Amino acid sequence: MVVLTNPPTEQLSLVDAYKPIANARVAGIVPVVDLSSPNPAADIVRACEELGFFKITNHGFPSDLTARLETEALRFFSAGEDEKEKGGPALPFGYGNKRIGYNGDMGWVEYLLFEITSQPLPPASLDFLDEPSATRFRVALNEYITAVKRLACELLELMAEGMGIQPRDCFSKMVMQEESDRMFRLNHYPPRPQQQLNSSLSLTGFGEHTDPQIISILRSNNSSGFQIAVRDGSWVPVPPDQDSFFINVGDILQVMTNGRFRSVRHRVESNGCEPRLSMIYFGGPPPSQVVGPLPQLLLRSGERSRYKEFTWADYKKAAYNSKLADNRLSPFENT
Ligand code: GA4
Repeated sequence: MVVLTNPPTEQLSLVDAYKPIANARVAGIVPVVDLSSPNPAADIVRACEELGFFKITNHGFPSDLTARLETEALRFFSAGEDEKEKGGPALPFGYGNKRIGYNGDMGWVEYLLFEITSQPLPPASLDFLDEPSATRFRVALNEYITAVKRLACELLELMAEGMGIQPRDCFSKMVMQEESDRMFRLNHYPPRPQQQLNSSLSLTGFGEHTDPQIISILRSNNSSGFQIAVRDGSWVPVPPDQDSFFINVGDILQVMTNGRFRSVRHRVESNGCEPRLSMIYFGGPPPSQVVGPLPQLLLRSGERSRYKEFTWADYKKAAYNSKLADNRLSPFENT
């Protein structure tokens, strides 16, 4: 285990990150889908409709890949701030610390954000690392990303199957094309500075938001802090489980299902004691992809489209002009 020697210590800009949180409801509502069960597709669809969020077990993902990437990521984040800053700012990709996006959002988090291309990742943000660390990190990243892309495809195909819509790849093909817009994020939530350890205020690690893409696949170490908003707007803590993956429905999947699936609002509230490390894959469509409810769904249900048509490039541009907590779908809703 790597010891975290250099947690961020910047003070003033953190004021925004301290906010009281609403009481979160008792956990235990997160649907668990066993991928080795006879009909996981039906369970997945139910979870996407009810919460837009579920956890998968028996997923067959090689645990050594996750462990290796976690080790390399922790080694990276334990480097000195000056070193890490050489890989920043994350506008849009690279190393970022506390600043999230372009519009003033702050969190008690440092991160690496990578674009997933069809070539193996050679992220410049890792250039400062000595060999063989840099190579080990790159290899672990690429292997993890190859495997998580496959998992995303499998889950999206199960969603189509569970909804009874054809073709089976109607969702998965959006994220499996060479031009598909996919990202990978490593978030490190460092422990709170010593002088604030007895503060009663909670710490916003990553403020509430929905993910703009189709699907997000999250894996975290055994630390608490992740919360989801349920239908009545209350926040529910998600108990950590380092052996499972957590799946989020993103905005574009909500649109493609004409609102049947729910893009889940989520956030990370850090208790400031245990360091948290998460790895998240985001699967989005190619920039020129026109997005709207699947015609076969509308035809079958006779529903009218709840959304205007737009391209992923339009949506992404609007997303990057928004604040984290904004409802990014409302300008695209049909009234
Ligand atoms: C949320 C989901 C992903 O982490 C992300 C984030 C992106 C960023 O951190 O640069 C955004 C955020 C996310 C949504 C609105 C905009 C863009 C920060 C922000 C304020 C990488 C993404 O795709 O959208």
